[in-house]
Amino acid sequence: MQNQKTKNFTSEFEKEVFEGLTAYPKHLSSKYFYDEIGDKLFQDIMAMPEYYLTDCEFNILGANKSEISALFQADNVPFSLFELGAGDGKKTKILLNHLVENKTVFDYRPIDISQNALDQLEASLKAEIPNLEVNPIQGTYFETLRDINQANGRKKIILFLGSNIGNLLHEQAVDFLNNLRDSINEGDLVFMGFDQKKHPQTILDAYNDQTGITAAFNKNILRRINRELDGNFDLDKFIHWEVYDPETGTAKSFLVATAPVSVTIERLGLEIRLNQWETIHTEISQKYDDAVVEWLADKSGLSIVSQFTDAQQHYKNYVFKK
Ligand code: AVI
Repeated sequence: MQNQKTKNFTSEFEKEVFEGLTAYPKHLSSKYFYDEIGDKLFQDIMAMPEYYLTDCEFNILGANKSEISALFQADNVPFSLFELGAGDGKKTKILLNHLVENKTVFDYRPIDISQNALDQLEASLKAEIPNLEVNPIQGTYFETLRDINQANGRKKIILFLGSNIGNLLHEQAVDFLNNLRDSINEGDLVFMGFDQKKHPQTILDAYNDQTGITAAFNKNILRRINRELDGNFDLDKFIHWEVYDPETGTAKSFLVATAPVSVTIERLGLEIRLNQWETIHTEISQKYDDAVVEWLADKSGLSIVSQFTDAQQHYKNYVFKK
């Protein structure tokens, strides 16, 4: 077995898995949940009654579509509507339909790492909103933020829905928002979803459903390591465990070994052992309040223009400018 210094990793995935599984305590990044199976499981999560986030944001967009659209076109100039991590666009279609019905001059630029997701989205938009101009962009957030900056001279509106920012530690979120600020100009807007602090049980239920979909989603990272890196994790020896700290607003997902486990990952030349009850930390899902969002905006040179929420204030969409 080689040590880390002599290793030649052929992908970021290999490198991060090696580093995460040789660290103490062990960790893996939730960005690796999303292969084909993970995408499907996340779709199932979004359809679960316990996962209130999707319905909340859907309702917020539906109830405020006129006001939101008015904000986007306040100065009456044509704009490009970028969406980071567009997915299936289900929620965005509420705004897109409204904008098109009102003859707004804009184009929609969905950005996603998955070309497959973009192709499907483009096809469904063609069928459902034929008058919409769609210009998909394939790539990671960081690559595309750079390109957004150099996009045509049009005004830019950037959507980042689903509280995806919550999967970043605060420090990473500030980096991300700083990048976002650098990619926009005065007059441009950022429209972003932030799941809010609420009854801790509501949050725990959303991330620990009885049907086990979230558990399968969490374990999918081990399945992916088995498949892509020739690993032999025994998934049955792990349980999904969720904790929520109401003080910090951080929900954390773990995989906990219920028995001693030995794992070989051939592609990494790695053998590891986990003791019974040893953990692998896999995800954070940060919950926010106004003070924290204001702090994040302040640290990244953005200011809050407006915010929209649901009746229970479970979820908020904030609009930022430079
Ligand atoms: C994508 N992201 C915002 C989801 C979340 O709520 O953290 C991922 C997720 N993890 C478990 N359930 C959903």
